[in-house]
Amino acid sequence: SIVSSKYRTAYHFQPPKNWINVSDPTFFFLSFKILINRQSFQICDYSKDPNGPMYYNGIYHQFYQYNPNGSLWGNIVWGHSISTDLINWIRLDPAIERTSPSDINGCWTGSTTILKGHQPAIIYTGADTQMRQVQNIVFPKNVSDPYLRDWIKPDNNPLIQPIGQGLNSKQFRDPTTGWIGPDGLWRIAVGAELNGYSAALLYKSEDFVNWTRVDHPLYSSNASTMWECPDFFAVLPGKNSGLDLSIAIPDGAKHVLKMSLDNCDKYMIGVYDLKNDAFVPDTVLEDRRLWSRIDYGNYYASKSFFDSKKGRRIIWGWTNETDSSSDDVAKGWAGIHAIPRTIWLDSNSKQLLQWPVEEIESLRREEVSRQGLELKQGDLFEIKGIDTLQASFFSVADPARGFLEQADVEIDFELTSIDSADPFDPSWLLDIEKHCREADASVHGSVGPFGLVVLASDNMEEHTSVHFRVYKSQAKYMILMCSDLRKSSLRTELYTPAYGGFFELDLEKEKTISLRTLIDRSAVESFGGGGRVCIMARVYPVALIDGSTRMYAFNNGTSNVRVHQLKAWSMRRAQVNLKKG
Ligand code: DQQ
Repeated sequence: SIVSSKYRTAYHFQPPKNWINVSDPTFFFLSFKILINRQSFQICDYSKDPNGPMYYNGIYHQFYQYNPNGSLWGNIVWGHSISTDLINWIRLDPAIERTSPSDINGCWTGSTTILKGHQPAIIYTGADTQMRQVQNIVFPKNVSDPYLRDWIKPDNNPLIQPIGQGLNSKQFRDPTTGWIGPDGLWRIAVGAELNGYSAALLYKSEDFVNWTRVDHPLYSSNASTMWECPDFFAVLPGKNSGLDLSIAIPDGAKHVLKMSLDNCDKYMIGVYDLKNDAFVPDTVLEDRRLWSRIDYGNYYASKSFFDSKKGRRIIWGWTNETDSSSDDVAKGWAGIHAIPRTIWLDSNSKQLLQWPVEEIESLRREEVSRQGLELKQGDLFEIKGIDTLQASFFSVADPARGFLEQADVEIDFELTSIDSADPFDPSWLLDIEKHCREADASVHGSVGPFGLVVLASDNMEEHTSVHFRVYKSQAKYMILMCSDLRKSSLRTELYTPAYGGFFELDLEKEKTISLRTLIDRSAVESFGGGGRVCIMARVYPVALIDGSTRMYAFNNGTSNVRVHQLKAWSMRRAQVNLKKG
């Protein structure tokens, strides 16, 4: 199989390649292995769930599930990186390692909470000597260390054990950030299987160390059997209106319960019923296929945190590799994080919106822009950049195309006619990917498909399409956004689905549909309708290896669309460094 370092993302977070530092005693052992297999020197990195993200004393901390010894899951510890801008990172030594009976088999996912007196604490799941899942706490060894390098385990871990009726000790993990309950005591929720069904179990504590289980879950559902990585937070409409959980919740705020299941991150919007100390969703959907998703693509185990620096809530999600595990070993790394996103409530309080944090724009370099482009059915408009700098580095055949492997594209489509929109069939909501497979970019609709083709090879044999289709449903319009990976690569043994998500738009008011796509080598991350639908995807085109990829705007619908504004920027590589000592 073709494996290349060209698939390594330039600005999506991942730990730097983990080279053994010379002081490591195993270095000499490994050096013999080098003679046999070069790969062994470059110890592979496997990173997974974002853990305990937080902003503390001017530094953003990103922890993550991390296997320092290989590029597959196992020996899991908490990797630790720090940043001042969420884009450029310094990798530190792991913050939590497998050193006690209550986490000897893995330091699994958890969250940070900033306690009274501005004291951070992490509660995380440990896989103990009997492979039970228990909840442990660690505190910084020295809060005046700006990097919070060292974390100390008190000897009374585990704080919470999977005992109690109906609990499954192997389905009891991923404690949330704490919040203050109606009685002034701390709360956390833990993902669990309770009597065979999924639950966010509720615990309360006065001192954040001694916990007792509340006699009912925060929320539970018979529609699924287990929730991983729960998250519970309050939201308001408006991008910079993030809410920390330890303050009184203002009027107009809603609560969100997010859970990971079915390889997706889903969420419900509702209220935190203070009287009953329980989450009550605004609508209960028996069929979990209809639950809203944070992201309709390759995105899992997300965690949000309140960023007190800019008063916003930020969500981090993990995106795995979709090549083969032997490729991952050959590549030497596996697992990235999606771009950190600001997350907030739509003005109609019916859905969440997300947008790449503004700091990502600091990586923008060459800009190309175009206004008022008319796209008739069958039109394909190539987006070319004049990127001499990048071209000189990579000496690509056509300098205009050098910048397309790392790009940020914003394009909005003005609809010329919406009356002819095809009728919407609600059954599509039960399997949106099936609909995206059937109604692909080559199938003419009345309004759409129109959108972008990215990472396309010269003859279009390889290409990834991100496009919209407009449907009419009684008095409203349903917009389908697809990210179709089926022709993304000539390579086989890849997972290449056609992802899809629907969002509602009032096209009577506003006849423009916007799309933003971040292209980062093997990552294509798209935001439709101003962040109403997000689709993160992984692609491994062969064309990426010889740096000859093209980008187009297209329309394959019967009615014309006008590209009101198109802007594309080449994106610089983010800094990722190792910090010694
Ligand atoms: N990954 C962790 C678990 C979590 C899962 C283990 C989600 O704590 O439930 O690495 O990807």
